[in-house]
Amino acid sequence: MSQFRPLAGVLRGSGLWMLGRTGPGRQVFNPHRGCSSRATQPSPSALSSSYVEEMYYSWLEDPKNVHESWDAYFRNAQASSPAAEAEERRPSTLLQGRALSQTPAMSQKVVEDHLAVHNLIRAYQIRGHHVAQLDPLGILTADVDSFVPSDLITTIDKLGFYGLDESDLDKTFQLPSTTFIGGQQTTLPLREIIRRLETSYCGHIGVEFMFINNVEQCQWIRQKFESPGIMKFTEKEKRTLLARLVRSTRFEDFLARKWSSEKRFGLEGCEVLIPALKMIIDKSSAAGIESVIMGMPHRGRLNVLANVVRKDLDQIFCQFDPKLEAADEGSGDVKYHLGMYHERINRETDKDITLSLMANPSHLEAVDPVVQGKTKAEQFYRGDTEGKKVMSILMHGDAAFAGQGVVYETFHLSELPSYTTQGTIHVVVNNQIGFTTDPRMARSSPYPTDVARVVNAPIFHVNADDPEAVMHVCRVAAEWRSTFNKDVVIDLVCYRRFGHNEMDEPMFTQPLMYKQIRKQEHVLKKYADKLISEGVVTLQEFEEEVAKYDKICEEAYTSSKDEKILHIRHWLDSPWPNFFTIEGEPKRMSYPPTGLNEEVLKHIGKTASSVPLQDFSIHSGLSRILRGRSDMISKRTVDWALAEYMAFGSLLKDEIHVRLSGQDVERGTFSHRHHVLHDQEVDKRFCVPMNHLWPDQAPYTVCNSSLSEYGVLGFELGFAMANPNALVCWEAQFGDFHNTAQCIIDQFISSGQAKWVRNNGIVLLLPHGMEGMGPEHSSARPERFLQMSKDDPDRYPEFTGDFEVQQLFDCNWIVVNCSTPANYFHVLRRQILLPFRKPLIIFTPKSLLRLPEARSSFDEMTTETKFRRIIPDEGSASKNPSKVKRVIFCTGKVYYELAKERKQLKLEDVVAIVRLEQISPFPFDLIKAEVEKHPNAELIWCQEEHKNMGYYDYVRPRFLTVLSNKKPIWYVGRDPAAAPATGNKFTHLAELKRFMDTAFDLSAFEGRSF
Ligand SMILES: Cc1ncc(C[n+]2csc(CCOP(=O)(O)OP(=O)(O)O)c2C)c(N)n1
Ligand SMILES: [Mg+2]
Repeated sequence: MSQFRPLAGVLRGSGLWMLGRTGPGRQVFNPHRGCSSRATQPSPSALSSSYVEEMYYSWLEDPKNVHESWDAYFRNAQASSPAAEAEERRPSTLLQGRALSQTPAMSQKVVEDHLAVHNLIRAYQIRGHHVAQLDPLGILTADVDSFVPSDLITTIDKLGFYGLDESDLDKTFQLPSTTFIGGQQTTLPLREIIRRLETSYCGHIGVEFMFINNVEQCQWIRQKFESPGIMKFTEKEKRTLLARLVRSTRFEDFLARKWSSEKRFGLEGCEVLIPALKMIIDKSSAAGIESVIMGMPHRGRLNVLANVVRKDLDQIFCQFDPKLEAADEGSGDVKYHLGMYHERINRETDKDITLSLMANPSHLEAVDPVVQGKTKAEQFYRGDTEGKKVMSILMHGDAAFAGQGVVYETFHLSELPSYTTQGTIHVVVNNQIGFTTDPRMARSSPYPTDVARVVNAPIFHVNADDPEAVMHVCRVAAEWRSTFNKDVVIDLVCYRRFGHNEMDEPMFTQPLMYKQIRKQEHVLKKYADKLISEGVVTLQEFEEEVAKYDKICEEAYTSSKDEKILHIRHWLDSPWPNFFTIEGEPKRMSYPPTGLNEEVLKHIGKTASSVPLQDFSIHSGLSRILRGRSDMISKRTVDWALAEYMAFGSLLKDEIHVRLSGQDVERGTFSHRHHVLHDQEVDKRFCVPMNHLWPDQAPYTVCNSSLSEYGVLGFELGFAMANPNALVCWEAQFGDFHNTAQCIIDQFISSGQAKWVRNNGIVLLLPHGMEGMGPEHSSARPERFLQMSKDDPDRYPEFTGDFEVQQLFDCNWIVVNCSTPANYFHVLRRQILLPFRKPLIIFTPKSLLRLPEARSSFDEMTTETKFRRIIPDEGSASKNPSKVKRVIFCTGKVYYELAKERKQLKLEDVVAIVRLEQISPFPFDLIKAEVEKHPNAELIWCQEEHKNMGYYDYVRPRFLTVLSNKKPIWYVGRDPAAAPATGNKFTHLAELKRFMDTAFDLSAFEGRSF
């Protein structure tokens, strides 16, 4: 496969296309035909009328004002109509009417030429980027399509496309209002028009923006790239740029020298990324930004940490020391994954700025929504509703940006009211390769950046070997973000000087590209030569700058040798001031009871069953639901929806922000929640009663999300990172769907603390239950969460102090399946009352939402009550436990089926049912007590899920540990299966009956060995 494509650059080099430029091999045109500068050009939308009008009025003033052909035209028109009428009539009418037929050929040509020039200008604005010289290597076009648009003047004969020819080049044309190439001038000769368009659109910057359906925004961009001289830099700016390039380049060189056999995913070939980010930050700081949250992949990460975030160099260098022992719990995730947070003064603006680089897994682009969520949260807690103080920057690789679906999901959050971060600046390190794969094998879109077009984000492609061009687009991108609060993409077209990592041989797969790369002069050298030749710096000054930075590196290297211990905690991207002790420990190892004063319960219940706004008409069905709630409150009971209301509302009272996000969460998938009331008479009038509980309460955010799991869960995880004093919940529509967000669950939620020493208290609400609905919509896959729980199945934990809290502190996440609304209420409150944060996975019910038996009394929620990790049998079996023959342990909804069956069979004295509410960490202590309480009973684990799913594989070894392997725990439930549930209702019920029969067949396990 050839990597060479016919390029605009190549065409240019052949000398076929030049228009009025001089240089070797370039053809210079001499104008043969003069053209009056008096001709004018109308606006695009109304060319024929306004143009002729303008001409006409000019002509009325003085016939010499216009070209002689127009003079002839208007004389003709006047001669053929009554004088008075000619005075009054508008010229456009003349053109359209009788006069039109009399237009002389020459006049017609002038109109057509103007139209042509106008079209030509537009063609450059739309398609100029296709021929821009974006590739520093000059061998590939940065876009996969190698086509050269037929309407760009890349060769002389292209003028014919517009009905123009060489002789028109020195004619002067009126510039339309949709271009700024004229600066103060309103007319320009065609030759100059083309030259300026070439400069704006076909140089080292390719601006892709004309798809944006907003005229104001398009005009803004045109102005930023077309205005003559706009890309100029002062000498000071050039020197700063050079100094930043020195740092970026010499940092990589230093690492390469000191650790030649270490992977570092160097930035060589895109060193300009560092000055680019710094320019974005400088400009944003000048515009008022105080906090920048960044996400990035492996490439150049160390350089960004060192030279943008300004992590101490010795801290970076000591990461390369394999002997260094970790001082804290972090699993020492490799250096190009750890995050960082740093407050500093921006030297250019002299203003404080906080920079954080989020820790991320290897999974490319997974961090994107997380960064957005954290940014949104910081904006929210600062009251920065317009994103004037906090912003995000996301960096991407070209292959990942095009290939990873989460990029698209994240873009789709960018303009949603509850998810927008008011514009993200995306920077793509487009080295035209992904590991070993060429772009043409890696994507079907012309550019890696096309995904951004869905949100009308402008895309600035730029040749990374032209540092000033890069600085210009960065400047414009920052201004765009602060002007329009919308996303923007910078596509840094560069190359990768070495292999994917430093150990990799790229010549195996990209031989021609790498032959060229070997010849490629370093950008630092090219730019330094340029500035030296311009007289901006001297060679000596440049060399001193290099030596100065090399010395800084050497000194840091020396002091890094003094580091004896690696503190992962020093790499925290989201510190929570005052939440932990200075040493980063919880302030206490206990939590207060989660119950509430009954008055508070009643107050919340009252709001939950009313409409707090006047003259607000709600749906009659909803009125019924609210009446039902009111009824429950008067009877001192709650269902699931009310329990959730009580939990959220009470946290709001304590100034804990609550955020609930997910698909259709406002009403609730099962139409049980109704947290947003809609006026039936007034469009878009709605009310969130939860925000009307107390005057000084925290705000409640409930938001229906886009139909995304990966993106939205990532976003909420990021949101939860910003502030420990917030309850952030993500609800899956059905638990099944969480698996499209598996990467966030595996890489961040389950293992985030272990890798990056940061707590996160996100809550996942996953509707789960076998209700005959078929293989989909049934299982939230508890087995997966439990498999990733880290509590040791074979070791009985010996905790001192509060067993429950110690165990929670020790785990990686909490997995619960509550069987009562009260317990759901408590576990939500416990999440915030704990002195640390752990992710909480809750399998939530479907049919139980409305099951009359599944209601809780206020008595289970009032002061001194708390979350119950297990709910022991409280019926007649509990009166005389030694008589109990069988204890059935279960979790969730199946409890109600078991209890009903037991009642029907009148086995309440001899069969106890114990509910495991907190499955993980496993309540060893309480299970032990239950086992000891029923010495004569055989033990059963009963679940409605198939045997290879659900909880069995998790609970079995733990039960056996409690039992010291001396007694069995028998399995009762569905047989192993591939699909989570049958799609056949009859089979579903038959399966249920079968395992219910076994559960209460007291001789079922007689004589069996274990
Ligand atoms: C989701 C995911 N899939 C695969 C990989 C393995 N991988 C690591 S880097 C890489 C190539 C990335 O190419 P690109 O995005 O262009 O970045 P570059 O390395 O060129 O800077 C791949 C496939 C990964 N890290 N994450
Ligand atoms: Mg790449």
